[in-house]
Formats: sequence, structure tokens, C-alpha cells
Amino acid sequence: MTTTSNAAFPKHFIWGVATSAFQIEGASEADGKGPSIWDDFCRIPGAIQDASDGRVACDHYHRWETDLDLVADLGVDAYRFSVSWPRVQPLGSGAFNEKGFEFYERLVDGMLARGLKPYLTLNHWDLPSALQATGGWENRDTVQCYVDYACEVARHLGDRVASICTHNEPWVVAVLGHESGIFAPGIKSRAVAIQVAHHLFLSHGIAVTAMRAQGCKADMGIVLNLSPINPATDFDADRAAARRADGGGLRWYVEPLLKGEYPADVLEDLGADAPKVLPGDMAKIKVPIDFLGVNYYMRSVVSAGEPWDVKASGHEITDMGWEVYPQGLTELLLRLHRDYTLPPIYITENGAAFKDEVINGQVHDRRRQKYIENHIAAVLAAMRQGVRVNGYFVWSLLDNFEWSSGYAKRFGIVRVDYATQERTLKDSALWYRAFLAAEKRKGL
Ligand code: IFM
Repeated sequence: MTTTSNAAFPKHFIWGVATSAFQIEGASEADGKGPSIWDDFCRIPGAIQDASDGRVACDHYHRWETDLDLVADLGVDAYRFSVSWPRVQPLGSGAFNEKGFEFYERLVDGMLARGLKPYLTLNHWDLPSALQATGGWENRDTVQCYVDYACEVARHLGDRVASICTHNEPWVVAVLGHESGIFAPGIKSRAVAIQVAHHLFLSHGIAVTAMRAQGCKADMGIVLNLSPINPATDFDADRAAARRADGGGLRWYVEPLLKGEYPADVLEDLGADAPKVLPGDMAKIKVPIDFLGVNYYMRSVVSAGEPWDVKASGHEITDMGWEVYPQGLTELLLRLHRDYTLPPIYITENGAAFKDEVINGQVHDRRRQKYIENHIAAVLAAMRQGVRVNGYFVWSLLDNFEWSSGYAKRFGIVRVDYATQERTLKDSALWYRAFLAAEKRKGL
């Protein structure tokens, strides 16, 4: 893997760090916030590995100022965060909660005061519980509720944020939330998952059009989690399995947004589980976007028989059990560039969970640092081959609530001691800061 030592990113390239509301904010009942499906899911015995929840998390709701100081101190250009829907609209429809909006107003103004560009995400999974009670994302009515919420957020913050992402990783909401059920709301039905995906896409398209119509000038787009999908061997059966996995995992998510159609082979495989699509839906979904966010962590290797054993790769494996495969990011970007007419791309998440040790107040997380360094090099390799990438965000600023893994997995470049809420810059953060300073000097 090439190193980033001679990196030459364009001057306008945006460097950032990312978080999401439920994973860091805590204050789960403060100032009128309503419950979300993740608050509910955490109460199900066995749903969260360490039986934890988001009630306190990183207490960012109260520590946002010092957290923003940390972000600014890294020398990044931008901070990617999400708005908690139930914090600003406790029931997901009807009355908005001004106190909730005041928090995000302070946060966004705090970013601007520190010279940071706010990159806002509207849905990073914490759907208001009251909407789940009426069917959640499976119910088409949720689409209009989401559009109303998006427009209200845009009314409050749209004049100050650089970017609005409608949904983070629809695949996770659809498949992990509604097919395997290992994430909130814990439903297990392929047909429901597919309908949920359709409603997420539809709500994206209608919300972008509506926010633009009310005069919001922020860049608007969506974030997908994508991987290159390789067959485990060259045998026909493995190649066919990989093609199917690519259909369900990548083409199903990219093609409605960029081409306004679902892939025919996937629709055929789905049979009776295909989504109910009303006339006009696909045109609404295909609204032009200003960017496509790509979250990349690993490749996927598919076999027609026994599931592929990641240990067989011989590559390093993270604490999540994910293969470290930076060249997969180059492959993915080149493939997207080859197969689609793309808007500018942002790498909106990339990072790794490893077990950390604090030694004399320091965290020497060399594996995380190398992971980030090699993935940045992989982005550059794709850019040199013609892919338009406008930015890169490390996941994550802070150790945080890693969904069904609870607090057991640490993705932060800043360590959080959950007993004291003390923050410690890990070596990966110190490296990122030095790397960015060097990049900025080159750009002068
Ligand atoms: O922590 C998550 C994040 O919320 C969404 N993308 C993947 C990350 C790591 O699992």
C-alpha cells in the first residue's frame, strides 16, 4: 500500500471527523426529548452486547463546547454530526421542540465560530418511537413525517450548514433493522426490509426537493455504506453468489438514487417480496444530488457454500472482526466511477475499532493510525485515476456507543473514559492532526 507521505490532495478537499447523535449525545430525556427506537431496543434483554444504552453515552449534549474545541484543535475543515429527530420533534409528527433546536443552533454556531463547516445528517437511525408504533419506515405515512421534519431542520439550520445528508446507510436501517433484526427496531422480514428501503429512498428524494423549494442552499445528498464484493473463488457458483450479493448490497442502493430504477435481476430474485412502488416514486427518488457519501470499512467476500472465513485472507482483522483491506476502497471508487454517472463523492466514514490501552495517559493505537493512513492513500489512488472525491471523514471523533456492540468497541481517535468522561487524544488523532497540518502547508 502506498503511503500518504507525498500526498497531494486538492486545496478544496474537505477533511473531517464524524459522529452521530445517539452514539454520543446522551441526555436521552433532557429538555423534552422523546424516545427513539434505539432507546427502546436497548431495553430488550440480550440486544446490546454489554447491556448498555444511550442514556449518557459521551455526554456530548453537555460537553459539546469542549468537544468542538477538540475537533477544531485537530485542524479539520468540517465536522459531520446528526440531528436526533426525537430531540427536535418528540413524537415524530406534530409539535416541534424548540429546546431541542436550541441545542443544534448552539452546536452549529459553535462550529462556525471555530471555523468548522457543519455537515449535518438528518437520519442516523434514531427514529422517534411514536412513529414505530404506527409501523415506522414500513408505513408510507412516515415518508411525509420525515419530509416535514427535514424541512423544519432546514428552516432552523439550513442557512448555516454546508451540507445536509438525508439518510445514513439505508442498508443498515433496512437489513439490520428489519431483516436480520439485530438492530432497532428488531424486525425479521425480508419483505418489510425491502419496503423500508423504498420508503427511505422516497423520503430522501421528496425531502431534498422540498428543502430546496423552501430556499435551502446547503449541498444535499445521501450516505451509503458500500463495499466491493468479491467471489471467494473463480468458480461459477461463487461468482454468481457474489453477483447476487452485489445486487442486494450495492446496486439496490445506488441505482434507484442515480438511475431511478431498481436492478431487474434483484427485483426478479425478490419475487413477492419486491416493494410496493407507486407511479412517480422512482422519478422523485432520482432527484439530482450534490454529493454521494460513501462509508467504507471493508470488502465483502462471498462464497456459494460455507461463509467465507475472514481469517483465510491473512490480513489484519479489526476488533469488529472486519478484514483490513484498504485497496478495496480504491476498487470500490473505481467501480462506481466506471458504472455510474456520479456526483462528487465524499468518504463520509472510514475508521476502525481496535482494543486500546492507556499507558501513562497515552494511547499508542498504531493499528488505527495505519488503517486511516492506508485508506487515505487508497482514496488518493482512486482520485489519481479520475474519481472525483471531495472529502474524507474519520469515523469517529470519539469512542462511542457502537450500536449492538454497546461500548465494547472503540472507533474513536479520541479515547473516552466512560467513568469520568475524560477525553484523551490517541496517537491516531495526533497523527491525523500532523498529517493535516502538512497537507495544509503543501496547499499554501
Ligand atoms: O458506528 C457506525 C456508524 O454509526 C455507522 N457506520 C458504521 C459505524 C461503525 O460500525
